[in-house]
Amino acid sequence: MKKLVLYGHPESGHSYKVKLLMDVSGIDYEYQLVDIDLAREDRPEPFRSLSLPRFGEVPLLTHGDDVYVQSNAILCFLAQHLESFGGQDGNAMARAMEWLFWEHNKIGLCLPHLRLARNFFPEQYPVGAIEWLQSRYDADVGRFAKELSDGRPFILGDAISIADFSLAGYVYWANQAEVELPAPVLAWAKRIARLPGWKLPYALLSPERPYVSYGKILGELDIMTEPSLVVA
Ligand SMILES: N[C@@H](CCC(=O)N[C@@H](CS)C(=O)NCC(=O)O)C(=O)O
Repeated sequence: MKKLVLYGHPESGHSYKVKLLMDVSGIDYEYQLVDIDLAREDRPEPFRSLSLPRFGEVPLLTHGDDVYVQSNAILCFLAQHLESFGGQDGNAMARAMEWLFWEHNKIGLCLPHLRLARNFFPEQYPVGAIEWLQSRYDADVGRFAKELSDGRPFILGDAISIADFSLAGYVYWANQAEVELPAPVLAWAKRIARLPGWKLPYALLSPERPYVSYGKILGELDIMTEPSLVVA
């Protein structure tokens, strides 16, 4: 049987969505934390050689000699490999992929950037960028909440799919992005947090030692108890 190895980093919601699916599924794999503060050329092997020709980023997944990059593409591979989370039938996979493409262009753009701009690197964002990202977030999270407002447990219905894992990438850092989660999205995030194998991103992505963040807001969402998700 070919071995699965996932490379990721604790500040990476793109890594989180992939590792979360793998942990919830219970699949056997090895995890390697890559120090992305190192220049790409200085990162340890085999990650350096595997990643440099293919965008240079985490997450990266190997399955034997096969290499997979881009978080949502990795989710598609895993769903088909596991024949689960949407990968068990063509129609479910097509519907899940609609959400993966939506996520990457919409909430997967504004939410990570609001987090970077407000919590880590404000100096890198030009005047007006945060307001623009916030307006994008308001529209995108509104669309997401509307989808869930009929009370369905997960995006595609009763069962969790890769669409949910993709959308969950940065949601538990809403406090660091200083954004609110509408009630249906919060309820959905809590539902995911009750799944066996779920952990907050830093614990999930740094399993061997507690990870210490360097942002302005160090903590993550207190998902089960936090009544208000706005952090000033
Ligand atoms: N579109 C990519 C984005 C991946 C990405 O932005 N990775 C970041 C961490 S979240 C990274 O590797 N940064 C370090 C680098 O670019 O060298 C995906 O979906 O996987």
